[in-house]
Amino acid sequence: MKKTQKVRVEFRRNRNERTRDSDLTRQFQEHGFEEEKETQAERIGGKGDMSRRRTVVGELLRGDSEQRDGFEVVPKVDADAVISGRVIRVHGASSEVRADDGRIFSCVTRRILKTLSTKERQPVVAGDRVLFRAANNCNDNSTNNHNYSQAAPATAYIEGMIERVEPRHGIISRESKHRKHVIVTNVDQVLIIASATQPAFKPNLIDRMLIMSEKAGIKPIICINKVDLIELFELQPLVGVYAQMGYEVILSSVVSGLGIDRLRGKLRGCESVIVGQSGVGKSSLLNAIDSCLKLRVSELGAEQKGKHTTTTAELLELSSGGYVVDTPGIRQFMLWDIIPEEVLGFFRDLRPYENFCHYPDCVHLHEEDCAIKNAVAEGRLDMRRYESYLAIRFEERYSR
Ligand SMILES: Nc1nc2c(ncn2[C@@H]2O[C@H](COP(=O)(O)OP(=O)(O)OP(=O)(O)O)[C@@H](O)[C@H]2O)c(=O)[nH]1
Ligand SMILES: [Mg+2]
Ligand SMILES: [Zn+2]
Repeated sequence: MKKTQKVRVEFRRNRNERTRDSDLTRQFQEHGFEEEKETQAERIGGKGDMSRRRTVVGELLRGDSEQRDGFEVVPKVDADAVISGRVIRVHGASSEVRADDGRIFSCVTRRILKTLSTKERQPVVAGDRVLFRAANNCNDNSTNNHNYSQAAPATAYIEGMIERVEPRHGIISRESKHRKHVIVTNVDQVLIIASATQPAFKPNLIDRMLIMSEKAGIKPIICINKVDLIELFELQPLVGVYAQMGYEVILSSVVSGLGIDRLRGKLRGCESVIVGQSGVGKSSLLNAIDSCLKLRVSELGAEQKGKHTTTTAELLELSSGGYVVDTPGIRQFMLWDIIPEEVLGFFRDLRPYENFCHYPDCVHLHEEDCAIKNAVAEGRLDMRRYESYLAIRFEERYSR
C-alpha cells in the first residue's frame, strides 16, 4: 500500500554530519567495523536537544522493519529521472552502486536520507536497493536543487546521488558501541564461518551469529573452516549438536578442498552474506568457491592478529549466479535489539524444556527444579550450549 501524507520526522542537527562522514571513512580505512569512534552526536543519543521535529512530505511504504508508526518514510522521487541499482559497497560518504544495466556509479547520498535515519548509523548499506540520479542528468536540469559539491568529499568524482533507499528485508545487524550497526541488507542466507583453529575455535560466537540470523529471519548455514589443521573426529560431537537442532553444518578447508563444492552449491543463485571472526578464512573460501573473485586474503594467517584484511562489506556477483557479501571480520559480537527474556527462545534445543520448569519466570540459573538444568545434568542437553545461553542471557550490557 502506498500513500502520500504529511508525517512528523525527527531530524538530527546538520552540524555534526560532515565531521562524522570523514571520521567514519578514516575509521573504516584503519580498522574495519570494530573501532568506530562515537561522535559527539551519537554519544549524547536519545531525543534530547540534539534532535528536533519537522514535518516533511514523503511517500510512505508499509511493511518494513525500519518503520515509524507502522510506516517507513521514504522521500518522493521523480521516477523518470532516477536509475535503480544495488549498493555494492559503502566507503564513508560515497557508495558504489551497480545500475540494473551493469554500469557502476560512485554516488553520494542525498542529505534528507541521512537526516531521516535517526535510529541507524548508516543511511545506505551494502546490499541496499536504491534509486539514484546520475550527475549529468542533473546538471542540465533547471529543476535540480541539489548541490552536489556540498555533500561530496573534496577529492571524489561524483557520478550520482542516491535519492531513495528502498525498504529493506533480510537485514543483518549487530551492536557496536551501544548502537545498531547494519552490516548488510536484502540477503536471504547467512553463511556463518568459524575456524577449527587459528584463530581458536569459538562455538559461542557461532551461537551468537545464529541468534542474529534467527532474529533477522534469515536462514543460517554453519561452516567450520581450516579442518586440515585438526583431526576431524574432534568436531563430531559439536557438529552433532547443531545438526540435531536442524542447522546445516559444513566442514571445509581451502587447503584440502573439503566442503568447497558443497558451499558453492549453497551459494549458487542465492543472495548470501558471509560472516565470522577475522582470519577464519571468509575471503579465502570465497576465492576457492569462485576463482574470478580474487579477493585479498591475509598472508600471515593468524599471526596478523588484530588486523582486518577485508575492510568493507562488499557485494560480489558470483559467476555461477547470485550474490555474496564478503564482510570484515568481527572481533566481538554483540547482539542488537534482543531483550534478555527473548534469549532462550533463540536456543532451539533448550526452548522445549522451559515449560517444565517449576517457576514460570525461571531464568534457568539458580532456580530449584529447573527443567533445563536437569536436562543438562542428565546429559539430554549439551552443557556448552547451556553455558552459551547463560553467557548471552546474563551478559553485562543487560545490567546496564
Ligand atoms: N590451513 C588453512 N588456512 C586457511 C584456510 N582458509 C584460510 N586460511 C588462511 O587463513 C588466513 C586468513 O584468511 P582470510 O581469507 O584473509 O580470512 P578472513 O576471514 O577473510 O579475514 P578478514 O578479512 O580479516 O575478516 C590466510 O592466511 C589464509 O591463507 C584453510 O582452510 N586452511
Ligand atoms: Mg576477508
Ligand atoms: Zn528453568
